[in-house]
Amino acid sequence: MNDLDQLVQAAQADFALAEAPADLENAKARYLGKAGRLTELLKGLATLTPEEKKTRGADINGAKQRVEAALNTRRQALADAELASQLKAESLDVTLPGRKRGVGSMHPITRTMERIEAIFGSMGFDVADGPEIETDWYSFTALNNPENHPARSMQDTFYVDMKDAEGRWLNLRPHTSPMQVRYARAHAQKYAGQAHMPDIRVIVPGRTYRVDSDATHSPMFHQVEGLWVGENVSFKDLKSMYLDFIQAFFETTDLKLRFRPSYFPFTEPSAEIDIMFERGPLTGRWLEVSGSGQVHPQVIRNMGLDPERYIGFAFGSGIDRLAMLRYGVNDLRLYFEGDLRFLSQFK
Ligand code: 2U9
Repeated sequence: MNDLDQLVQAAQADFALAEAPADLENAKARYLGKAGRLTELLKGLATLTPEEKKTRGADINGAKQRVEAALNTRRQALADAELASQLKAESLDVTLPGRKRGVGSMHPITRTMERIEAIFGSMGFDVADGPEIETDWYSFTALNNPENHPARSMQDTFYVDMKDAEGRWLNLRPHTSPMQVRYARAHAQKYAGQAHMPDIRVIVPGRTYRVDSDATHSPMFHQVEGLWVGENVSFKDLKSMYLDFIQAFFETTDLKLRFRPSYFPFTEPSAEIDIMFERGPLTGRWLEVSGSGQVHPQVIRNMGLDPERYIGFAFGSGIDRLAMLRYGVNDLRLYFEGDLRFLSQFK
């Protein structure tokens, strides 16, 4: 093996040892660079005769081509290895399912509220909504609450650090009754002076606020109150209407309903409404679902109507409580904690 063969072998061995492109470039410089071994040999041609130059020059160029070929082979090998490692690192299993984008669902309280609105809508009730920050008059006085009534106290009601036109503190409405009064006053005004006023038939579902918090009470909760006032609306209308509602809501006629005498400043007589399921997990015990009563004459007056001519009833139910009964939820706080493990059951 002559000196050129040894040089080519040395270069091949050198290139094979290069683990990265930078190492390979350094090895290339040792042979093909300005100070490389092959470049030195080519410089040595100057001392030869023309005849010797021809032969030696051809041999050196042959060796140079073999070194360049080895260099390119190693370059390609390193590039392939780099690509292989990248592909391995970024390997994507295209058979994996796509990343799902979570699909939301309606909150159980919203579903319950819409269900209640649909049932009362089918019975000809209007659905109204109103301000959650209320004046003292609409929250308490218009509803025949005496000035010293405990419901007005800050132990029961949240107050806002602002006053209304009468200089009374604004409050977070403790029930949706104020909107019933607003609705009735607007209705009475609209038909004032006309021979006949269409009955007031309205429900007001919405957020209400009370100073209370435990497994069955939340400072913010949801109520639906109903009002039916006309020239001839009596307790029998309340009972038949509420029985129709509650049977549709729980999708069963296998339940009993009873009125239990009670007291509210805004209704007289007043009654709690209880139901008892004839079958199912809740059978056997009376469950309070609503308060109700014949609208107090003073409240009829506060609506701008004559209590000698107009009579009617009202009721108020906790939407969260109805949802708890319907879905079998035993802690009200679950509705408001945003835990998807709980909420995703209502998809
Ligand atoms: C007007 C006149 C009367 C609404 C009524 C109740 C009885 C009642 C509670 C039950 C559970 C609220 O969600 S709860 O805590 N409500 O017991 N509400 S009668 O009476 C009215 C409303 C508006 C103008």
